[in-house]
Amino acid sequence: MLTLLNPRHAEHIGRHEMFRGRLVDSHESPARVEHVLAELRRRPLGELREPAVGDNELMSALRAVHEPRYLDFLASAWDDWVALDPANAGIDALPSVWPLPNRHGFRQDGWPQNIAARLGQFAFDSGTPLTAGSWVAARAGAACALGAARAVLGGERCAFALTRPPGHHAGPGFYGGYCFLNNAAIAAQALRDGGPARVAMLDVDYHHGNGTQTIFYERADVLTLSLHGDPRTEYPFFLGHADERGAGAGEGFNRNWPLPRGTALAPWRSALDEALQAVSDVGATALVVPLGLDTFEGDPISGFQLRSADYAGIGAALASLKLPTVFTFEGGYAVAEVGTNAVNLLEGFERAA
Ligand code: SP5
Ligand code: ZN
Repeated sequence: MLTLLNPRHAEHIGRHEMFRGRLVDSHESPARVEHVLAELRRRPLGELREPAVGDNELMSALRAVHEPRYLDFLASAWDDWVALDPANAGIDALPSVWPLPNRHGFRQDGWPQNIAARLGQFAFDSGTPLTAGSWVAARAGAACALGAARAVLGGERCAFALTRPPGHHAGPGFYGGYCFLNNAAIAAQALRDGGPARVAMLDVDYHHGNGTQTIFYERADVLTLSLHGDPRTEYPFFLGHADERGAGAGEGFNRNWPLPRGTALAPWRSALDEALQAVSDVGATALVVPLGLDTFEGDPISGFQLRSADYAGIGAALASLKLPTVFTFEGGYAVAEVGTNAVNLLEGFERAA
C-alpha cells in the first residue's frame, strides 16, 4: 500500500476547543499522525512518500468540491484574525456568534467585515481551532488525497492519505469537527475526473461524515455511505439520520447507518455488510474510505466498542469489494493506539487484497 504523507501536518496545532462552556485541550493533535507513522515503520506496508502536486492543480481540485468564497475565507482567516487584535497571534480562532438558518431572518448572503462574524458564517461548531498553520497544513493534506487518487488511477490497488487535519466534516462552504478541506471528497472527485463513472464513499469514522454527504447529496455519480454514532445523541447531531437518502438526481445515492452508543463489533459488522452490498449494487468501480479509528473502545470522545484486533477483519471486508481504494485518515483520538488500529486495518486490507 502506497502511503502519501503530509509533511506539513504539524504546522496545524489546535490548542483549545469549546466543550460544554469550557475551553478544553484539543483532541486532534500532531501526535496522531506521528503514531501512525511510527507503526508503519515497524510494520511497513509499502512505499511512503510525499505527494508531488503543483499549486495550480491543487487549487483546481479544491475548487471542484469547495466554494470559492469559502476558500478565500480560509486563505486569509488567520491574518484577518490577527489584524483584529495583535494579541490574537497567541490565541486560536474560534467562532462565538452564528447566523441561524434563514427562517429566523438572519442574513446569510453577506461577507461580514468583522472576522469574528465571518468565523460564525463558515464554521458550524466552536470545537475547531483555526491556527496560523491551518491553511498550509490543510492544503498539503488535500494534496495527499489528490496524490492518493492519482496513484490509484495510475494502477495502484490502494493508497493511504496519511494526513491531518482530517476532512470529512468539511462541506462545500463550511468547516467544523476539526476539518477544513474535505480530503475524501477531493479524492472521490479526482477519481471521477480520471475515469470511473461511479465512485463509492464508505465512511467508517465514529462521527457522521456530514461534509461529504452534503457535497455529494444531489449527485448519483458518488454514492455516499456512512456508519456512525446515532446523531440523535452524537456529534454532529444535525445530519446523519437514516432517512437522508439523497435528493434530486442523487435520490437513493446516500445511505446512513446510525448506530447507538455502545455498539460493539457484531452489529457494526452487520451494518458494514449492508454498506458493502450497497456498493456492489450500484456497480461502483472505485472506493474511498474516510478512515476514522475513533470507533475504538478506548477512544476518549466516542462511544463504540471496537477492539484493536477487530480492525484487521474490517480491512479484509473492505478488500472483498475488489475495488481500487483510497483511504483518508480521519478521526481517532486514543493517541497511543491509533497507529496500531490504523495499520491493523490497512494490513488486513492488503493481506486480503
Ligand atoms: C474528524 C472527527 O472525528 N471529528 C470529530 C469532532 C468531534 N467534536 C466534538 C467533540 C466533543 C468532545 N469533547 C469531549 C471532551 C471531554 N473531555
Ligand atoms: Zn470522528
